[in-house]
Formats: sequence, structure tokens, C-alpha cells
Amino acid sequence: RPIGVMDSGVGGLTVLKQLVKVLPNESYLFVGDQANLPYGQKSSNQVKRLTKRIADYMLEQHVKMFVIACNTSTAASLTYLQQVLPIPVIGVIAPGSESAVKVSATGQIGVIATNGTVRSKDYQRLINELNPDSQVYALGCPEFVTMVEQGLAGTQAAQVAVNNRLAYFSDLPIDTLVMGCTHFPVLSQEIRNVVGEGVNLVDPGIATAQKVADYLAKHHQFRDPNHSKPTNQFYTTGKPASFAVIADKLLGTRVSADHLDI
Ligand code: DGN
Repeated sequence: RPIGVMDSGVGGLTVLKQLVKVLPNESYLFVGDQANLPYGQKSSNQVKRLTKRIADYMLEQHVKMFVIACNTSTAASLTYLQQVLPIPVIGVIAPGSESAVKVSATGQIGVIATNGTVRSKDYQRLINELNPDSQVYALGCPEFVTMVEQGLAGTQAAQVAVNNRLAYFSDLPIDTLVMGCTHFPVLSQEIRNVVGEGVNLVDPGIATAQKVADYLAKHHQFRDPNHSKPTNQFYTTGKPASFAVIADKLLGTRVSADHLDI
């Protein structure tokens, strides 16, 4: 049975990439809900409903685990889905918060995310729980999502937009910055160019993938590598052609995506 991975768009592929790195023998079923993107501007209830819809589809496909590779969905629906789904559900915010607290020497931590994630205050709450002396500065950067979806990472326009938005941090004493939206690691070069080498950049996808691996190990649920070759299936509720172009670039392999009507 595959591991189900979802996002509102292509951002979740940054998490899938980390999963494939640590768990190359697993099969994956990825769904990007591009018809409903962006999630970041919707109400928490709307996002919860949309995420549940994808989760129900994943259950019909018999996934063994549901990875919410979207911070906005994690904030809106993780607790709820953990209660109602009969399979384990893993989100990205707790692993991202744990990584941030681990690498930050000063406890001065910046978080960039969608407005929905910032509004939820989940990063602020979890980081403060793990390190009560920490100070969290959270900033919504919704336009980064659109740029990544449009394939603009690596362009001058992307760098200018990142420069403008991250100027907010120039007077703040952060030593760590969490990329609290799964689209943002695609812009990590642009982000690094602004914050410099002195700031730790946290990609929550890395710790999330490790959490999935730890769970499978603990519950003896690894796929039997002798059984058959692992398969990766990609679906978008939007246009498969435009999804595949960006997915190819992100994953560095040819991706063929199908349209999903749910
Ligand atoms: N990739 C999603 C996240 O991590 O929050 C958000 C993208 C969006 O729909 N705005």
C-alpha cells in the first residue's frame, strides 16, 4: 500500500522529495489540489473541508498513511483528521518546529508561511512550548506560492519579490528561519541570498520525512522491497500538463500526472 501525500499544489513535492530520499522503497500517491489553490487565503473551515475530501479519496485508494504536505492544511485539519481517519496522519508543523528549536542557538526564530498558517499561530505555539525563551516572528508571504506555481523560481522577478518581502527581517535578530510553507524550499536560493549564510534555513519536509520513516520502522510497516517495484502516482485536480512541468523540475525526474475529479 502506498503512502498518501497531499498539498494544495506543487509545494508538497518538496516533502515528497525528502520522503523518497529516506524511504526509496515505498510507493507514493501524490495529490495536488490545484483547482482549489491557494489554500492560504481561505478560512480554516474551508481548508479543513478540502483536506478531508482529499483524505477520503486517499482512503479509497488504500493508502497506509496520510502525509499532509501542506502547512496550511496541517494547521487547519491535523487534529481533526487524526481523530476521524483510521490511518496515521502526519503533518509538517510539529517536525518543522522541532527542527527550528534544535538548530537555533539564540531562540530568535523567523517563520515565513501563508497567511492561514500565520493566523493559526501553530508555529508560534509549538516553538514556544519547546523553548519557552524563544521569540517567534511570523510573516505571511502568499505571493511566493503563486510564483512557485507559475514556475518563476530562479528568475530575477522571484529574487526581487523575495528581497522585498524578507526586508521585514532585516532589523530582527533571528538566527533561524523556518520555510513554513511547502512551496518555499523551491525558493531557498533566493531566500538564502537575502538572509545570508548566518541564518539557519529550516525545511520542515526533512524532519517530516524522518518522522514517517520512524513511524514505519516502529510499526514494521515498510513495504517489502522483494514484492514488486515501488510506484509513484501523481494527480492534480487542475491541469496535468502544467503540474508535470513544475514537478519535473522539482523532482529532477520525468513526472506524468493525471487529472483527478473528486
Ligand atoms: N503549500 C501550502 C503550505 O504549505 O501551506 C500552501 C499553498 C497555498 O495553497 N497557499
